Order: sequence, then structure tokens, then C-alpha cells
Amino acid sequence: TENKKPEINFPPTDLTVANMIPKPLKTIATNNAFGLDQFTAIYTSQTENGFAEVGQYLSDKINEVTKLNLLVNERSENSVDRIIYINQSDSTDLATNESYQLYITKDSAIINSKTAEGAFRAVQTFRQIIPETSNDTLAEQPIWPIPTGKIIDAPNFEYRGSMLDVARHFFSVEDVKKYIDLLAYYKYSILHLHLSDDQGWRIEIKSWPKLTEVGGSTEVGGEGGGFYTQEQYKEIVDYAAANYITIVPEIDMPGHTNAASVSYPFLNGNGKKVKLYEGTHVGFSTFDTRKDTVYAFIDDVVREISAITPGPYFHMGGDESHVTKKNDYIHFVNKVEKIVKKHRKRMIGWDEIVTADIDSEAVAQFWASKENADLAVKKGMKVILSPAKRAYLDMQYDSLSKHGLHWAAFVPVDSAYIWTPENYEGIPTENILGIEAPLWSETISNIDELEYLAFPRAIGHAELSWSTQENRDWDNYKVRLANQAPYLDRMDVKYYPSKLIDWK
Ligand code: TNX
Repeated sequence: TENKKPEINFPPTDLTVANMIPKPLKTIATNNAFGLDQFTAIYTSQTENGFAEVGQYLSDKINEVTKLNLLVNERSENSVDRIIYINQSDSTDLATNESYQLYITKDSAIINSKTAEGAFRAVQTFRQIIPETSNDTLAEQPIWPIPTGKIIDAPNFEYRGSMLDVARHFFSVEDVKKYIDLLAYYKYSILHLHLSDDQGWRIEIKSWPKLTEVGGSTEVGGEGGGFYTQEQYKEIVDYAAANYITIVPEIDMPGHTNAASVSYPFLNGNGKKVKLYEGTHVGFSTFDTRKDTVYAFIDDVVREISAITPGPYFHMGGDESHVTKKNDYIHFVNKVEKIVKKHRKRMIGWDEIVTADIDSEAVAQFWASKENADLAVKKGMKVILSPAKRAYLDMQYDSLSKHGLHWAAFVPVDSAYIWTPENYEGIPTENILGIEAPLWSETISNIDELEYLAFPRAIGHAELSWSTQENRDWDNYKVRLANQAPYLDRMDVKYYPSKLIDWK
């Protein structure tokens, strides 16, 4: 026989002022509380298609904050007083695979989504409204009161990305996984890896082993080097996939190719003798764009990387090819686009690529040239917004910042947030695939320094790309941002404690 537990009297709550980032589309408060505790269990309506894994992920993440061990899809021997139910639904109210509803009452928290991806995004919202500390006076057991109400949510842009430059300085698989964990919490969908540059080649290519043997041996400042074996790259891809993040691999060419040309000098097209480079200048290297062997090489590289990249994109770089003649550059981009297509990937390139005869399937990443962005639109292409003066995570916050550059601007936390991607500089919203915040690594060489530049600004970019324009407001955002501190501290994130924010 079971004793009925006494009702818990929660103080009133307000879901609409909860510290959720990105801010959901719609939030309605019902002012009661769901008492997350050891008598809570998780169920999923189906175990296939990734749903059971999302249930287990939620249980693991709840454990990280609360130390509770919530069972997933298992009959408990203890009494179960409350359930978290992840429900697959084909309701037409769920417009995209990432859309979800989260209904929280005193007794249950129900997630509705079409796909496990939508459930995964909902789970991030749920994580964000779990208090970091328990209430130990409401009942005999510790309880984490969660505000009740309804959340209806969907992404504003599908491409919500960050880029990590692992070429100027190499970052380990563990570092990349930690970055993925943090990005997932803020509903990012893309991690772009800048895998090659003048200072280093960072991914094993089995048919061209010297790329990593030679080209992978250096990094900026002579601090070492490194590369991912294909197995390690797959480990990153799988980890990202489990976090519903797509990896976009970039091999930057025809410029930014010194490390490749040192490994295989026939690739070099700048007429000079090549040697390993550990400085930070740009624009001095180029592939030889008129040699068939160069394209045979590129075909191998794109083939091997595409074979271990489940996502739809391949990024060919294409920026700052200052020593490639204009005609040679156009010829090169045209040829590479065909190679990328042959390997069934959709090509992305920095905005300069639009000067070639590119078709509308390719995507331009707008970082500097408005003229190129306009040309992309004219060609019917999609554009990824990475305007350096707003979205570059490697810009210094101000003149006192320990790390970073400032060639585009100083980018304080407010300036990174207060801009409007919709119709950005006249680019029609329907041409905008989303936003990407790139983190170049000339001035950072370890995870602490990475975190100093990325956080808190990357949190703002998450809201810019997920939340609608009506839901974005600096004064409201900065309060929610201040309240990220306990989470960031628990994750041991060495964020930059900007004075613009009243950190909790
Ligand atoms: C410009 S943005 C570059 C990178 C540098 C970055 C530093 C772009 C496409 N190219 O090579 O790392 O500035 O901020």
C-alpha cells in the first residue's frame, strides 16, 4: 500500500520571465510549478528515430545539475509522481522539424515535436528553466521547481552556426566537443570547422599523407600543430550529430594554402619557394590554378572528406586570394564547384566566390563585401550572414581585451547583439539562410582563450538566428544573459565578464 504524498505548495512562478536564450516564439505562464525530483520519470512516445536517445540525453543533463537519476522508458520500483513525456506528433501546428511545444503543468511536462531534432531543441529549453540549486524546504526530498505554462517555439533561421579556426591554432577533439555542448544548449545547428590554412593542415587525407605529416606540424607562434585522423574527425561528426549539429568542413583555397603547398610543392602557384609558416599574414599563397594535377588532388581531398561528412555542405573557402589572378580565380572556383557537386555536396564559400560563374545552389558567406552579397542575391543564391563588425568572435571586445584583433571593429557584447539580420544591408530575408559567428584563432591557443572570445557573444548570436525580430530586445536579453552565469560557471566556461552585464 502506498502513502499519498502531501501536496506541495509552491510559491507562484512566471514562465514568461524565465531565463531562456534564445527567447521562444510564444510563452504563456500558468504560475504554478512542476516539482522535478526523484519521483519524476521520463517517457518517450516512440523509441525509434532518435526519440529514446533524446530522452536519455535529458536524463543525463538533469543528472549533471541535480544528481537525480531519472529513468527513461522504464517502470520504476518507486512511485512516479510526475512525468516528462516526449511525444512524437504530426500536428500541423509544428511547422518545421525543429518546431516544438512544451506544456508544463503541476504533474507533467509534455514535449510535442515532429522529429527527435525538435524534441532535442525543446529539451534545451527545459534544461534552461531548471533551477541550478534545489529547494530543500518544500518537501522531504530536494525539489527543483519548474515554472508551469506553455511554450510554442520554432526557429527563425535554419542555419545557426559558429565557425572554429583549428588551422591557425589546433584544438583537440575534447575542446571541440566542449564547444559543441555549449552550442547545443543555445540551439545552434551548425559547426563549421576551418580545417586548413597557411599555418596548418588539420585533417588526415589518406591519399595525400604529407598534408598532415608536414602541413600539420606547425601553427601560429611555433606552438606546435596537430591534426584530426579521419577516425577523430568522425568522432567529432558523430558527437555533433548526437547534439543535432551539422559539421561543415572547410578546405580554404586557392589562397590560404601554404601548408598544403609545403607538403606537396607542385600545388604552389605563387612562383616562390614555399616553407612552413607560423606568422599571421594573409593573402600570400595560392594554388596553381592551371594544372590538372591540382584538380586531381582537390578531387581526392573533397572525396575523402565528403565520404565522412554526413551533412549536406562542403566549404571551399575562396577568401583573400590576393595573389591569384582574377581570371585564374574564376576558373578555379568554377572547377571546384563541379568537383564539390560530383561528390554530392552543396558548396559554401566566402563571399568572393560569387565573382565566378556559380549557380544558385551554392551558398555565399557574407563577411566583408556588400557588393558580393548583392551579386549573390542576383544569382539567386542563399547567403550566410557573418558581418565581421558584428558576428566575428575574434574581434576584441574593447582596446583592453586580452585576446583578439580589431581590424573590423571592437565588438562589445551589446554591439554583437544589437543588429537586425532580417534584410541585413538590403539582402532580402528570403535569401538569408542564417547567421554564422566565426572564431578565427590567430590570437587564441587554448580552450580558455577560445571561451573568452566566444562567450558571451555566441549566446547573443544564437538568439539572433533563432528568435523572431519582435522577440529580440537588448534590455530584456541582457537580464537573461546575466542569469547564464551559474550555468557557464558549472560548465567551467571562462567567459568574458563584460561590465555591460550585471552578472548573477
Ligand atoms: C579575415 S574572414 C580572414 C581570416 C582571418 C580573419 C581574422 C575571412 C574570410 N578571412 O583569414 O583569420 O580575417 O579576423
